[in-house]
Amino acid sequence: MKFDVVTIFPAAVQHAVGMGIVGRAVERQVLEVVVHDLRDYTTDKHRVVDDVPYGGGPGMVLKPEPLFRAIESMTADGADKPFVLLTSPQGTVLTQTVVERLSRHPRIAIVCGRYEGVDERVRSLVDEEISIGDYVLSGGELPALVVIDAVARLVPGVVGDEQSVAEDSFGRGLLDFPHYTRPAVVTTGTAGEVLKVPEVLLSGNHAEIRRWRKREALARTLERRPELLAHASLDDEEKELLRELQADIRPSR
Ligand code: 4FV
Repeated sequence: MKFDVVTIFPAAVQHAVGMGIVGRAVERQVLEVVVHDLRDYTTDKHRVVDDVPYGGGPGMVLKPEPLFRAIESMTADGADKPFVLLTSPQGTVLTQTVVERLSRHPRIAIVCGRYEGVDERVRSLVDEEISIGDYVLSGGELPALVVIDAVARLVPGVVGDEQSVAEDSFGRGLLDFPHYTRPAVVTTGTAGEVLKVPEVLLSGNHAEIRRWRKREALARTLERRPELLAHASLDDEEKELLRELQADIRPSR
């Protein structure tokens, strides 16, 4: 899979995609990430990428021509056209389902807005806008990195253990179960509270551990995000566990 990113902060994006799972996948050439400096697509000596908004008002707007040149340069060598994303608050809100759909594209280009946004005419080259949430950021780079990280995890060979991707939160529409690691007992500094690991996880009884994790994921989802349950793909054991959990919370008539 190949990502192209168009930004006025190429160094920041290059640094971020060099880290962790994505960074290792790029090293192993399982993923390719090309970062385009928007200023390289200007023609004036001051490499200007923004201008004042027509109709007045505060702030600046990213000019159309440098963005057109940047996007068109991606197919100049006859390469196959990328699926062009613009990260913006006006976009499709990113969910694991959207991530799965995006991961089916062999090449994705992400245009990162800045200032008040991009000239509206750039949207003629954009296949889809993606929002990472209903809040306003100062730039589209962080959303672009969120998209790259989430999509990259679904690319075969990026995450070492495919199992963990399959078991990821939202992979099946549920929140994740609690995770514990050594030591089995810790004492918190302040209150000196002794915190243990649930016995079942130390039991070695993998059927019981699987069942406990299922119940914990369901209980957490029921408590924190009950609306997710409507779309979650539950197996029979989970359906039975959910009935039990709901019975526990339903006031007995
Ligand atoms: C954003 C979001 C976001 C808006 C103006 C960049 C900023 C500035 N992008 N999800 N929320 N973008 O706030 O994707 O250009």
